[in-house]
Amino acid sequence: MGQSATARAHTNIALIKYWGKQNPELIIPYNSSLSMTLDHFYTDTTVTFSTELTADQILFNQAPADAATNIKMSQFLDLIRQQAHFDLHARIETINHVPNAAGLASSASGYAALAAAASKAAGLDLDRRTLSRLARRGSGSATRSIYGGFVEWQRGTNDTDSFAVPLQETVDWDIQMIAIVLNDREKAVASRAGMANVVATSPYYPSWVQTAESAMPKMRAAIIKKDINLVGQLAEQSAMQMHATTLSATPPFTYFEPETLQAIQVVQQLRQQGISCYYTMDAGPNVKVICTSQETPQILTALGRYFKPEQLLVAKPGPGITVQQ
Ligand code: 2P0
Repeated sequence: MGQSATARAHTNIALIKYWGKQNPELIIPYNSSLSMTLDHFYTDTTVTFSTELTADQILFNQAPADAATNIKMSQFLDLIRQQAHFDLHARIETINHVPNAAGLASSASGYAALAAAASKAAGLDLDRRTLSRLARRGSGSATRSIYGGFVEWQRGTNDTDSFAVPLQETVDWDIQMIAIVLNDREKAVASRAGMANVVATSPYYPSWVQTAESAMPKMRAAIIKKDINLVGQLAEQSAMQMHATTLSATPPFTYFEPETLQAIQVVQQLRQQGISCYYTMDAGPNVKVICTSQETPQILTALGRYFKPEQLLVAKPGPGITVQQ
């Protein structure tokens, strides 16, 4: 008989981006970050530890995971096995309701769900802060997916003080995101390699850290004021400042594709017409539009001139992690 648990974690999009690690092994970032958890994109993961297994078995949407993912997830399970003082292998079944590796951060919901399901199945009863620290060891952005609404990842300096805290779990004002899925191909430069290259080679990296840190209190205040324009402006700035570091790296690289600029231009034109909408982008070509639900129909109409309806996904603030045994 196995010990089993299932968790659901929602992905998040950073409004102030995490970009660069001071400790790559423990995933301690150079700067704090702030995100909004989304209702539309999530991962369901079931973990079963069993004496009958001779190796970890990992299934993504019912297909076996590739070798690299297998190793990474097994190493993550080792952290839990160490804490639980046992050496059973596990079967991990993950259903991803997030387009994989397309800059919609499937690793955020993925490692948050895995941390919660595996720790519960192992008999560890972790509080949310400890869960956030554990999820961080799998993927930086997963640190924030433990909580719903607006979430802050306080960078800290070591394993014990680098974790996320909820800033506004219940969002009672009108803010949402339209994710424009330009393509869901695997990206050419994985975020992990991209940020490592930037930290090592971009002369602008120290400025990135400084500006990201100084944007944190401004974004916090904008959220408390429920000021969509200020939130949007600050998010747009943070995203473009992050992307500027990729162009200044050696070798230079970019996540932009031609359709990325097309989407950005639509947002800029709508703004000139008086509509409150702003763009953000992660380590991929997809653009997310920050806006109100009131103005979403007009924005969807304008985007519809260039993109198909199935490329436009509307998401509202979403909930924190849930676990069942
Ligand atoms: C973020 N990104 O704050 C930033 C902005 C992408 C751009 O976190 O190496 O998959 O596993 O810690 O979390 C995506 O990077 O990277 C990410 P690792 P992760 O959301």
